[in-house]
Amino acid sequence: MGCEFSIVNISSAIFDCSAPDLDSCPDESLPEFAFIGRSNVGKSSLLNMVAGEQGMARVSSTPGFTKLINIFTMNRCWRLVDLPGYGFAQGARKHSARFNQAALDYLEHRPNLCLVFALVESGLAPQEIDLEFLEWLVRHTVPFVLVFTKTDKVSAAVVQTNIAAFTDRVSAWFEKFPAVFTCSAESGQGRQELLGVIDEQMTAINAVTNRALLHTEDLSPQTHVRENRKPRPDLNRPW
Ligand SMILES: Nc1nc2c(ncn2[C@@H]2O[C@H](COP(=O)(O)OP(=O)(O)OP(=O)(O)O)[C@@H](O)[C@H]2O)c(=O)[nH]1
Ligand SMILES: [Mg+2]
Repeated sequence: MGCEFSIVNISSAIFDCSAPDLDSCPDESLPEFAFIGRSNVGKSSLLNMVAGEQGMARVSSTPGFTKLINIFTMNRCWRLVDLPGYGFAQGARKHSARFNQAALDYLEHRPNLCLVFALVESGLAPQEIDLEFLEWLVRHTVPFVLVFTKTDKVSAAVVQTNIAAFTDRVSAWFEKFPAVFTCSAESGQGRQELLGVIDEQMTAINAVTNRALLHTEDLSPQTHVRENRKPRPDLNRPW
């Protein structure tokens, strides 16, 4: 699987499908980068910002708006995935902390999931639901980076205070702390950095693929796993 296009210059962004569950997701031929976080944290907005396509993923001020796994193909060689958020369930206050099962299934079992952008709102002190979800990601060895969103809404000092408080609460869970980014879908802050992360991952994948083509060596999925996690036990990536 060779990617002929630059990652940073997105020349084509195509809506693939809205899948109600993991089984309905499209073929596993392309690496995927998924956005997850609390309802209303800004997942769909950030996906649009990264893709450079306003209105591609639907945005709403109503929490719990994205209910399906929405998949978009970039430059015909990698995908962005907008997942339903957590922490909101209409009409069920008691269960408002529940995670979306389709999103969990996708995160745990999608073989071509390359990296997750775990979103946290930068203007808020650490929320228990985010900590709980992050713990789930760590426990399931899902590869992720942390993205603090909506930085345009608060001062840089508040953002730094909240990131420090969040880091404090979770740092003991990691041997190597995941990369941290600050973003605003309003101002475009962080776009190049997130595209840089995708570029890095795609370059690693292409290097593995090219080496395998040259030397017909085994395409070990563990060759390019990120350092912040253990390899998934049953990973069977197609590239
Ligand atoms: N000021 C500001 N508002 C933002 C930003 N990102 C998103 N929003 C607003 O926050 C609200 C939620 O944005 P979405 O992108 O729909 O959030 P989501 O995480 O996809 O929400 P669900 O699909 O409901 O889980 C919308 O009103 C957006 O306009 C940002 O960077 N800055
Ligand atoms: Mg959404």
